[in-house]
Amino acid sequence: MKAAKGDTLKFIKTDPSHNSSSFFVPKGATAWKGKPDEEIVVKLDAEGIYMYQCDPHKPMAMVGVVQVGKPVNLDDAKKEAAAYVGTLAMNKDRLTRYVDQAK
Ligand SMILES: [Cu+2]
Repeated sequence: MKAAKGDTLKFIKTDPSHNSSSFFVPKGATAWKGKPDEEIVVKLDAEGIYMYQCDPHKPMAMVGVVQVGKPVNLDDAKKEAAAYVGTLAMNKDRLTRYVDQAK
């Protein structure tokens, strides 16, 4: 998903028992950690790649990637994604596939 610097991202509940928790954000950006079933609004305050997960479903790679402006931290994001893959039980290629779409 792409967004512009200063945009807000709203996580809404469509299904119970999920949350959104960032695990990688650009330098100067604010990290977030929603509680299960909590609707949160996140301000994308720095340019670069953001990655987030649903904590209870991390092993199945319930993750998302947002590119804000230019992917200025792409090298670091690729490293983080590669390390993350080792923690997954299934859908192991999902995160790297998402990050590879950044340009
Ligand atoms: Cu979940």
